Amino acid sequence: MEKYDKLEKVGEGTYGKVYKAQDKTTGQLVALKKTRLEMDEEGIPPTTLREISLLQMLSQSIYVVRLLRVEHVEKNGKRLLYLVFEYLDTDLKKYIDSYKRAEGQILSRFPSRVIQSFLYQLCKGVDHCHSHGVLHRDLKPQNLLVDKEKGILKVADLGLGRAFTIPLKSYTHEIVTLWYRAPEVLLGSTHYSIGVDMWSVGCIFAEMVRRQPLFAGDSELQQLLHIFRFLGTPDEEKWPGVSSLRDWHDYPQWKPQSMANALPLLEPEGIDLLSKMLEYNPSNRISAKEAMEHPYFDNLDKSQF
Ligand code: PVB
Repeated sequence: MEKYDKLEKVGEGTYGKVYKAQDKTTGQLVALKKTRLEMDEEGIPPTTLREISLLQMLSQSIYVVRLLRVEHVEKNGKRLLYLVFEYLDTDLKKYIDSYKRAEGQILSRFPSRVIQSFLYQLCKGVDHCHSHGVLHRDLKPQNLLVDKEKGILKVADLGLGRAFTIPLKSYTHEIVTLWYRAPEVLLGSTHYSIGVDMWSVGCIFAEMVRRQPLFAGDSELQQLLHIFRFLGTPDEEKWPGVSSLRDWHDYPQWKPQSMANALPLLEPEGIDLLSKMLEYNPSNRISAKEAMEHPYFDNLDKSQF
């Protein structure tokens, strides 16, 4: 690790601390993600190796954050694994927040062209993962890294891609956000698929437009109730099989609200695409590949991607 100058701690992701660092010989900025390895095992655990090779494979797309190297170090009897990534200067959460703060001073909107471009890149990154058989399962603005200068958005934090269950707590025991979680997951479905990521993409799309989360629940039940209040309570007609899911109960009955009224800043094609991402029945939910062909993107210059 003498190859790098550690500059500062960027923060803590769901899976470990992230540092900004600089390669001493090339000057390249990198992000170091530190993972502690268990002592009772020789070498690197197969699950970790599997995760690394998946990351290496997926980071061939420019819409997935690039894993550059893996460094295995032993220090004071502790075994550490550093994943060395390309460095990006912010995440989508901070990027959205920067428009909020500017509002008080000068009227500054998240330009709809940027929203359109970011959503397209997000679909491209997610489609890349799905075409390699990997679900992200925890897409949220904090996991989307942004290169402000180039206007590029990349999917990060794929560590979860292979875990069996979606955690409620991170390694530091902070509460994992439920805001982007699909209703089938909240209702205890264990046979979920690419639809779980597309639901998150829909929530992120709406959040870019509103500059506020769409469904901000603080418990699994509250999260479901937020969704039901907005989209109407699902039933067997809208979503065959819903009442057989493990955690299904009799919920209050709500009628769907008008999405266009709730998102007055979004043009009709955007409303149509969002409603296809927030489709209850996971098997009818739009895929990332289909979304990229949606008329919402018709006036986007796709040759730049
Ligand atoms: N943030 C890989 N990686 C990164 N992971 C995170 C990065 C980053 N770059 C490569 N970059 C930044 C840099 C500055 C800021 C932010 Cl939010 C992100 C800033 O403060 O404006 N992860 C962070 C968490 C550790 C909080 C964001 O998800 C390791 C993928």
